[in-house]
Amino acid sequence: MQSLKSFDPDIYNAIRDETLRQTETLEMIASENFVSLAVLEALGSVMTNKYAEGYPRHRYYGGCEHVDIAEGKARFRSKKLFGAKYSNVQTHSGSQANMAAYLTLAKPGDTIMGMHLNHGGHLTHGSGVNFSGRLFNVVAYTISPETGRIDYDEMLRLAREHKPKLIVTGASAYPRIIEFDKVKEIADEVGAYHIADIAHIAGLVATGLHPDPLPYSDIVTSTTHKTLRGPRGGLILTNVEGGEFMLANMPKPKTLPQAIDAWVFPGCQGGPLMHVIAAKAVAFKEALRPEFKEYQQQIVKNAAVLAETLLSRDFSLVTGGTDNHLILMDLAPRGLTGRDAEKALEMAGITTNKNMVPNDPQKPFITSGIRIGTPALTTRGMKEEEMRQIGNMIAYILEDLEDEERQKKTRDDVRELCKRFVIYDIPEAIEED
Ligand code: DSN
Repeated sequence: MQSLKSFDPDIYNAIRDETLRQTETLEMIASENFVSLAVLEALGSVMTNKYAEGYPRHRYYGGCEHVDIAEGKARFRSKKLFGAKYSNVQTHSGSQANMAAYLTLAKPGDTIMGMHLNHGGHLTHGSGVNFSGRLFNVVAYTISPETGRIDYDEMLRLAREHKPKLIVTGASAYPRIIEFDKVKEIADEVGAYHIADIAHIAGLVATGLHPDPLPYSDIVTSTTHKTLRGPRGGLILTNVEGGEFMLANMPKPKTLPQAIDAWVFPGCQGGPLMHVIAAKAVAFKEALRPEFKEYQQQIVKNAAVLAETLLSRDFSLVTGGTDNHLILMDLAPRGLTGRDAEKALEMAGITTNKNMVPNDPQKPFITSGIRIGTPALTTRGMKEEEMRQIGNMIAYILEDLEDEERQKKTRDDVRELCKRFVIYDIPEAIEED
């Protein structure tokens, strides 16, 4: 990065320091991961220079022959990966994928149902501070206080009562399998569409380690950067080929795939980020290899061992464990807050995020929970043995949040552990600078 270093040392130094932070700490935020150098190279490529409004071979700009190849590959590979008939790879984020999906199937003012943000849902699933809560009339379903699991009976009752236009499934902090088939039954009974947002679990779905939502939903949305381990961005899939959707200024109805395309561009976005789409194509190619399934299997095994270790140290986990890549620790029984726990763990070199637990008495900036995930550490090559070690480190820190000596000692142990699991070879080059 010599040009950057000489032209803009501030940004060069920030990138160097962030690289070192990622390298020397344990990244346990469940929605983060480390992309490959191949993905990074595509992201940092000249495709960032290109305007390509429209879709492959139907663009509003000349000179699109090479970016068309990138987008064509990204669409083809994502369809193959998920067994989907249609894919749109242009959304800049999962939020924009959800916006385009909702507007395809519902009109502002319609009723939609999504999981409550404080129960593990996502901002775009109907939070009042988000476009979803502002444009639509939202009815939120929740988690059973007894089991910590989605209350499908409540979902059915609410759906019967409110007759939503669509039901959104998917979550940001839910450690268990989502029963998409059950939701489809509920949606069918009340005549609602079903959108499955698989942002967190996309890698597990792609490799058959989580039930597939495609047969049970009208639209599947996702991000590409969590368990899927691609660049930051969005993805929309469907297996519905027909339908009749009226769009503004269009005299004839469109099929569902055509309507989604139109809601992504020009409905919600302008020019696509072609460097990101190229990087998505690379990530999908990686995800189609057999090694990717082994990686996803290890993510799940690692989360299970981490959960066992924390349980053995008498910590309380929402639902008592995990089926997927994440764990939600409920710290209320220990009299701790998520905010204080996140801070103490960060001092020890373990990066997590505070998170609401179901029926949390604390405010969102305080919380009673900590969300931890295994995708990023699994990318580094860590396995069950390291998870036991890390689970015990987390317990050790949380058992006395005030003990700064513990944090310092653990910080040194973390640094030693990280040295054995290299992410990128870049830091050495940076240190030599
Ligand atoms: N903010 C993301 C997460 O951390 O789960 C979801 O988009």
